[in-house]
Amino acid sequence: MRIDVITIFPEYLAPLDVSLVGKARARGRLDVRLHDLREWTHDRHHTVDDTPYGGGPGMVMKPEPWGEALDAVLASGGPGGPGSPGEPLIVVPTPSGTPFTQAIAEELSARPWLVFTPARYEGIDRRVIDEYAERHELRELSIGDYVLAGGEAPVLVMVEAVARLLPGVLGNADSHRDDSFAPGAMAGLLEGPVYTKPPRWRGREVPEVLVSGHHGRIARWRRDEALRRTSTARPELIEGCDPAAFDRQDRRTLEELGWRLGADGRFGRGSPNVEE
Ligand code: 6GU
Repeated sequence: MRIDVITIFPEYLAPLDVSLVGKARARGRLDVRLHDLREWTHDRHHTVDDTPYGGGPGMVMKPEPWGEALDAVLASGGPGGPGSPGEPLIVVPTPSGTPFTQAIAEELSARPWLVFTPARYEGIDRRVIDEYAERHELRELSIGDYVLAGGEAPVLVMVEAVARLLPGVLGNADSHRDDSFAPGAMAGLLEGPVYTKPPRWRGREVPEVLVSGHHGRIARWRRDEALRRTSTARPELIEGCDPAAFDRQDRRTLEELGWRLGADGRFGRGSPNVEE
């Protein structure tokens, strides 16, 4: 996979040299190229921003440097065909974007080429987004409901989430199976607690079932813990689940946790302040 990042702070992306992403790059699984947006400015001050039309606070990133930068980076993929990195997907990080999820991370990990355009200030002149969305696939993505000073930290987040899904980056092919939010058997539940040696630490024992060697009981216990944790931390994930994903013991555990199958065919907990 090839990843290009166009930014006014290439040094902010230094963490891409270390750990999992760094190893994926060293192993040749990931070709990351950082570009300084200011290289595509032509004035003495390397200006990338200007005041917003219509007034208001803050500054807006000018369209010309972004246009030249994107043209150059996209052209560096060659004319397409054999030896080209394939069709680019342009990813525009913005708090106004679609929420970035594990499902989107999986989609991105299947693409040959991602081009990220993290912005500072109040964002990029809208015409840039409209222009490149017409010529290429483009997604505006947010990493959560809070506002950051720029898109560079979101790029680090998204690249790490994508890189760990690439074949041969994590140790074994099963590593993603039990991830929180993974589709399949865990049906989008959160992962439960994990333990390692020693068996007793500061008077605290590891749950007995985990040292029982009984694989069936261990799988069941883990699933119940996943249901418990999800019920507490993210009840909306239980509400959103297709009940067909729950087996009989899941249903028993959910009922113990106060969940009831509703008329809409979903699990719900009703309002505790309303008389039944
Ligand atoms: Cl992608 N950018 C910025 N600036 N803030 C954010 C974000 C992105 N996602 C959440 N907050």
